[in-house]
Amino acid sequence: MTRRGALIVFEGLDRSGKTTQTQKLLEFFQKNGKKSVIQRFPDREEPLTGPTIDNFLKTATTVSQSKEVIHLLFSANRWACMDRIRSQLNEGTHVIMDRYSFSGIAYSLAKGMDKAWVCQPEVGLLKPDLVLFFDIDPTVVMARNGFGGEALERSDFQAAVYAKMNEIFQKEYWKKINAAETIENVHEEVLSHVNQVLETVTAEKEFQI
Ligand code: T5A
Ligand code: NA
Repeated sequence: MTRRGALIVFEGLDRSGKTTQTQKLLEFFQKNGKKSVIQRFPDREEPLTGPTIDNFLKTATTVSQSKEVIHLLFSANRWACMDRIRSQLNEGTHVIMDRYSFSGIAYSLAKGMDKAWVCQPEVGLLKPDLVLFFDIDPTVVMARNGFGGEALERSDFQAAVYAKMNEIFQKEYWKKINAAETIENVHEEVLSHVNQVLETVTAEKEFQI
């Protein structure tokens, strides 16, 4: 029987280095002959919700939208991809996720929303085998190249998201990564956690936060 792939999630603030590192992990797996894919959330290519989310992220400073609707759109975006991701995992492909439910929850909590309410739409999504939290001081990421291009990239808001991510960081499958290190050192730290978890991958579980 094919051993299922691992579901590895990268979480953290805007510009904390997630996309850089998901790409490096993909290259590592490919070099070692392991089938693997990157799944970004929000998935702006997802036909039902992707274009609306993309538009929100590019324009939210000028248009006022319902926090509830935005929250549910991001969650629906994940649900719309679940069957495909489940199939990929079951056929033995590692799925590397660039953000997931924890961004959905932390960004909405930072807007002052109720915790039970924001967690509910995530219940039943696939449970990750590993969540790598890219821990970095919000003031450091704000100085990085490209910060500030999108609606949620404001310093006060990023500080609030950072506080909320730390608050929900409590499950045994969360690991902190020192994201202020060099790209190569961060990659090494990522690999050390990934290699440990690959040994322990078992059947998929329902999402629980
Ligand atoms: N959102 C998302 C919600 O509100 N709800 C949700 O449910 C979800 C899923 C879009 C926004 O949507 C919000 C969160 C976001 O605000 P996105 O499209 O994923 O999310 O955009 P970001 O995650 O913000 O992607 P970024 O590209 O901005 O950040 P990354 O991927 O963390 O950072 P990366 O790798 O692109 O690197 C940023 C810069 O830093 C450099 C890179 O070269 C690059 O220039 N860099 C480093 N510099 C120094 N040292 C290192 N170790 C470095 N690593 C990278
Ligand atoms: Na990114």
